Amino acid sequence: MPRILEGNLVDKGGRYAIVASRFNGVIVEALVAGAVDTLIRHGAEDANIDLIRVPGAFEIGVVCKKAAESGDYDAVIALGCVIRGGTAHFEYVAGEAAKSVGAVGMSSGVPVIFGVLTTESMEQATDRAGGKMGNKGVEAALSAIEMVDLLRKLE
Ligand code: INI
Repeated sequence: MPRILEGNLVDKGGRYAIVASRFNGVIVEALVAGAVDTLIRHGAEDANIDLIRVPGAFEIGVVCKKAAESGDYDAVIALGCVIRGGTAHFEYVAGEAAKSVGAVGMSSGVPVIFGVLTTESMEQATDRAGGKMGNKGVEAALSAIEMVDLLRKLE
């Protein structure tokens, strides 16, 4: 039997930063509520969760970088919502958010969780922000808890 290393979904004093964009605020607030509720229900303390707001998904990366490099957090959770419009703007905003969040995780060694919805429509976003497809904020928080525990085991 191999030795299996995996993170549990029980928080043990982890410190979390949630970086959330204001754009498409109705959707993102549902993601934030899902993430905070999930962190708390899995054992995190209110005092160990900071909520940082940025204007849009394009700005998420630089703030995730600052948070991840601060030493104040065990995980950073990026939450946002980019909805495809008629122009190429979507590709730039969604692409930059994904690229920058991924890069920060790699360069800092701190798990930076990508909870940014990239959808074709508001309906698809609603479905994934507490609707019939669940809540991406909940999933993101679970990933954060799991990664914090896993990285501690790999130390
Ligand atoms: N920001 C989003 O978070 N979601 C979007 O759907 C969006 N659209 O469609 O334009 C969006 N644009 C703003 C962008 O993130 C920046 O805040 C802005 O370009 C200033 O840098």
